[in-house]
Amino acid sequence: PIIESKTVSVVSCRFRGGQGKTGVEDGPVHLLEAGLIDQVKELGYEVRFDGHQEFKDIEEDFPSEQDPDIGRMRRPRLVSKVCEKVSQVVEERARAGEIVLTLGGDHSLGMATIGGTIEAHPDLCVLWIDAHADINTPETTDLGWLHGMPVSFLLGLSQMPEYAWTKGRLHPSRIAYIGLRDIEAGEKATLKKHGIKAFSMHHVDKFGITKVVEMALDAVNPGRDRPIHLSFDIDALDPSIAPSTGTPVRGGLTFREGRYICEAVAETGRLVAMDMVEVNPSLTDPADPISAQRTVATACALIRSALGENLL
Ligand code: 5AB
Ligand code: MN
Ligand code: MN
Ligand code: MN
Repeated sequence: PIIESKTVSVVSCRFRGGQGKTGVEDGPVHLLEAGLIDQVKELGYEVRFDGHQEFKDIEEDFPSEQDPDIGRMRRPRLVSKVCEKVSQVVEERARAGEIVLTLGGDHSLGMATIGGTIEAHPDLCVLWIDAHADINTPETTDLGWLHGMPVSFLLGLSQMPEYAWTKGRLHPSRIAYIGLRDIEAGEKATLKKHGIKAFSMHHVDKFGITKVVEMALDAVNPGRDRPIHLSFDIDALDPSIAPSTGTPVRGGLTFREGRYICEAVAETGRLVAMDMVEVNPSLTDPADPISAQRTVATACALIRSALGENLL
């Protein structure tokens, strides 16, 4: 088999508290309505989906007035509590040997999904596909939203009592980026300081996507034997292909480049978890009535690729 596990566990997280725009919580609903579960079954997998994750109690416990900023961080307690819950769900399913497919929701969830997966697979490596590095710390963040900070918590660079559950277990040598093109100065310094492998769109243009994926895997997974977590922010793709997202940046990956990354991961046979985040169907271009549909269809195609579609 291309991938060892035959069960894909869908963890739907209708969560938007890590950023400021309404609608990203509807991403999972649209992916499911587009037929994602049947598409995954069509590839030969069992699918486990027992409804959307419930965050109502947490949202009631931490309305904005009970969740004041910590330094610059916005909605810090809400994000922490939701992510702690999601990480437990992801860990449990990863321990059961299932491929965990988390649908977001915003990318603050990355601290939950990777934090959970690494408990089950300690030798985990991560490919983070994004226009952004999401490695701000509470000190370096400008806007204060947690969807720009999950990697700093995963690496243990950000620590505070409200986030005591985060273990910072991911070693900087075990994460590589592809698709970057909007990185802040503080983030750049952090990447440098920790020697983190990061392939920007410049590198994609220079070397081609085949070589870039090979170099990224060589860095984090030289023997191709480590389990892989693929964290895919839809804004890695060019806005012409995936326009419905909260922080689009021009000059992104093409549809094929995006799918190639996923196919190359599938080819290793080591995918254990994938995130598909930042799909916001409410952000549509009035001049382009099918922008949301195109974004959702693209997200589904990326997921199918990572699960082995098009590999013969
Ligand atoms: B996304 C920015 N670096 O920290 C920040 O979409 C953007 O999960 C973050 O990649 C983008 O706010 C977060 C300016
Ligand atoms: Mn992004
Ligand atoms: Mn992101
Ligand atoms: Mn974004």
